[in-house]
Amino acid sequence: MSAMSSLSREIDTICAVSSPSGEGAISIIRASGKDCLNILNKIFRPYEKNLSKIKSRYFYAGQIFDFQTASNIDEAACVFIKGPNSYTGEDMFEIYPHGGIFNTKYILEIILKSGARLALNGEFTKRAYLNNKINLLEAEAVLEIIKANSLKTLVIANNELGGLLEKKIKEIKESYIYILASVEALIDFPDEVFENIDSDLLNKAGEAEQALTYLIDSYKNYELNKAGFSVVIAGAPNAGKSNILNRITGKDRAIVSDVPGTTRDYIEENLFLFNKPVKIIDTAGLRETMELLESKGVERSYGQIKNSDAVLYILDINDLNEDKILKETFDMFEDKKDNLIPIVNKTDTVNKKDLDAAEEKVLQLFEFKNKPVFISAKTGSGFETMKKELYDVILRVEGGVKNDVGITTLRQKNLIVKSLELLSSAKDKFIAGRPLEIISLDLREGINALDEIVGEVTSEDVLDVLFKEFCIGK
Ligand SMILES: Nc1nc2c(ncn2[C@@H]2O[C@H](COP(=O)(O)OP(=O)(O)OP(=O)(O)O)[C@@H](O)[C@H]2O)c(=O)[nH]1
Ligand SMILES: [Mg+2]
Repeated sequence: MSAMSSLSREIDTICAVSSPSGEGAISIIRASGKDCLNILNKIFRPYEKNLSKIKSRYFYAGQIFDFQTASNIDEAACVFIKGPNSYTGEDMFEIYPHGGIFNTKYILEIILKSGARLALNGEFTKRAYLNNKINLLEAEAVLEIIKANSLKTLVIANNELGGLLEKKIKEIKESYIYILASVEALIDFPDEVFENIDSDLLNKAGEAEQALTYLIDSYKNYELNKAGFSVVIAGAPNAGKSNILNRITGKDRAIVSDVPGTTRDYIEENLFLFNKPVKIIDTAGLRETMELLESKGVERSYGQIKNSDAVLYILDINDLNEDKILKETFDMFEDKKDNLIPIVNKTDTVNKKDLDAAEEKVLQLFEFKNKPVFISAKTGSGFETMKKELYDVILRVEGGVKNDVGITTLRQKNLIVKSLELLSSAKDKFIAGRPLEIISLDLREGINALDEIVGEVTSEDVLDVLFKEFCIGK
């Protein structure tokens, strides 16, 4: 059953301001529905002379006419898009007035008085879905793109919108159908001898299981990346990590003290690093400890390093000896090595000669990919260099982003998990020689779950939950 036939189709004309609220260069007011052209003719006066009628997909400049006061109130541009070749599938228009708060609201009111009603959250996209312009995956992708805060999540969401995720799911469905067809052949023709049918069937099931597992794993990664680029401040106790967090965020956020082991739990702060949103995390100093709370903290520090995109590893300039913990951390997180920046702190405590000696010493400690940066959290010296180095690492990590396909919502994940469980159960039953009819039922249900992901079968509830998350005007 298609989405459209199962749900009632709304036909009134909706409108909303689609640009963020506040003053800007230009605002966008959008409308969709059967009255669009009428409304536009009523409120918009194009400059173009001898224009017999507004054509679809042409960009017009003109005046917004207020029929209440019989006066022009703003100069604006507009586009009319005839359905069904529009975002929603219906007739639409967009008006681009000056980006003021009052004029934008006022134009919206004129449109409302001309017969449109205010759109609900996500209603444009919902209509696009109901009119079969996009499927549920694509609707979810639109939201993910708007919310994306890193290149990784943006690429995955855009690939979802571009149909690559749907293609992957369709491939899994094909394997499923192959298995189902084989099982049904065995049911329908019990006396027939099909060569290799068992092994073919199990091979296909194995392939599909792998593909489903890949998608489940992709969700874990997506969730992690959604949190934004994360930078962990790690190192030995008392190295000055909390002091560095405070200075880099400009807040007195973490307790700084000369007692080693001050920070127990990790502390997260968000900041903009040259306009990039970054999550920075101060952690408990790494050392072996018998103290229960502190050891829990240290465990968490390792967890944070594991999930991080970059590590600022802090060393105390007065304590640059062979750092056992640094070595262990280095070995433990092979894959993070290139994104670790050694930071030598407390340069204010040494003279020029000792500083030169320290520079030599730190290079002997390890073969760091990134150059050590010398700073003082007390004076702020070296912080600009440290930020620049970190920014370079971020750009490098982003440059290495793969053109990935994966799932992006919990709804999708739950359905993939369901589908995998049904497939594995069907496979186990087949191996155990259980009745083929039962196996066929499992397989059908597993296929249904895949269809539900794309939205071929959907309930109103699912739609309500999804579109509520959208802003008005999307
Ligand atoms: N002179 C000087 N002292 C510093 C500097 N950075 C930190 N300190 C001092 O070093 C001590 C430890 O600083 P913290 O920021 O608490 O160190 P930490 O690495 O967070 O320590 P733990 O939380 O125990 O792991 C404090 O007494 C700070 O005042 C610095 O750049 N120069
Ligand atoms: Mg601390």
